[in-house]
Amino acid sequence: MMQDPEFIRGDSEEAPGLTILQRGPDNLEPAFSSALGSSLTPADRFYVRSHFEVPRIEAASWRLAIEGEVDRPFEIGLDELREMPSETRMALLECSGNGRIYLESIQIGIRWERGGVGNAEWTGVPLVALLERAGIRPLAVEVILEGADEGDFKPPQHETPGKIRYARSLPLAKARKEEVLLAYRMNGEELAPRHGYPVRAVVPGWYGMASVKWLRRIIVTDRPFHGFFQTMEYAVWERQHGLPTLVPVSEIQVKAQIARPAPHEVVPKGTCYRILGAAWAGESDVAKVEFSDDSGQSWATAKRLGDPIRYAWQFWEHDWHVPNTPGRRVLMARATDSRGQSQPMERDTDRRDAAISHVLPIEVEVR
Ligand SMILES: Nc1nc2c(c(=O)[nH]1)N[C@H]1C(S)=C(S)[C@@H](COP(=O)(O)O)O[C@H]1N2
Ligand SMILES: [Mo]
Repeated sequence: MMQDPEFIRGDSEEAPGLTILQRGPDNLEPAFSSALGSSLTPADRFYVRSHFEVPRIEAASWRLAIEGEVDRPFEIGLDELREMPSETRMALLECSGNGRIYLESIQIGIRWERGGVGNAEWTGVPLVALLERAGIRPLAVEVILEGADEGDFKPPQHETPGKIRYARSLPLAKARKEEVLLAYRMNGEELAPRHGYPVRAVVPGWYGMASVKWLRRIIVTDRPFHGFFQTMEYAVWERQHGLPTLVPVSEIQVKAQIARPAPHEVVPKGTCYRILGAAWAGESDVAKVEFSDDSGQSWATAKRLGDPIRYAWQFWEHDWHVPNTPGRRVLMARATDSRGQSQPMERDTDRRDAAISHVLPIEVEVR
């Protein structure tokens, strides 16, 4: 019988179908094998990544401040924000730690399998509309997004200055892009508290850490932000002139994941089995998905389904001629984006425990 990873790892009563990776703050993961029921991930099946407890926010008293290097700082309430011209667009969120459980050395952090990713339709006001209303000053270089959640954050070996709020910055160039939304709806419904109610940022094409939930303040700055979640967490080594230097995690790397079969599923020998999966490509487009049933020695091109939508995932399928010989098989999927960038076979340790996009093996049993 097929083993159900959710059953093994335990369901949450308040969040059926989601596995509890951490409690208080709650970090929850769906099984990726159940992700492809529909192209939009329902909010109650969408992974949850929170560093602090969900802040209690009253819609009536909620205010968002826009300040810093702007000519006309202002505050806006929920009703006024909802009256502004809005946009609805699909975008995938992937936690930069998605797949962390597969790393050889896991230091700290939530141990995601492959469910730290979801695709939703977001409705909100483009961030650029608020920036323009405030009037960006010429010296501005970045936009800091601050959440209302706060806490004492002391992972091992880290000292923090007491209570901190969750905050991340975007370079002005990305902050100004039309796709970056201050979203108040997810799949047509009001945001759930754990997904950022009443308003969150959605930064399509970037790893999830940029999409700040429970927004309370937008600060335009004349220098790069070096906050905790920008430097200590969610930063990777990049080599510049041969010197490794820490840079904030940003764009999602191209990736394909297999949803069907699930890991350790038993597959009948000699049959034709429909492999199903999803692929995504950050700020680029998926150009190719390949499938391998021999640990990556040979590859066959999979069929991408439907029209690609920028920033969303795309489903793909492949008719697998299951071998007649029983035994364990290692299945792999590999995506290439329209810039020619393919998923690496090996983990790049410069990426520390973030941006995990190398090819991940799925072991099944042919019987
Ligand atoms: N205010 C706030 N925003 C946040 C976070 C957080 O802890 N606090 N976590 C970030 C991370 S790391 C991810 S992956 C996404 C997850 O969004 P979700 O919980 O709605 O799936 O939210 C981001 N925004
Ligand atoms: Mo994340």
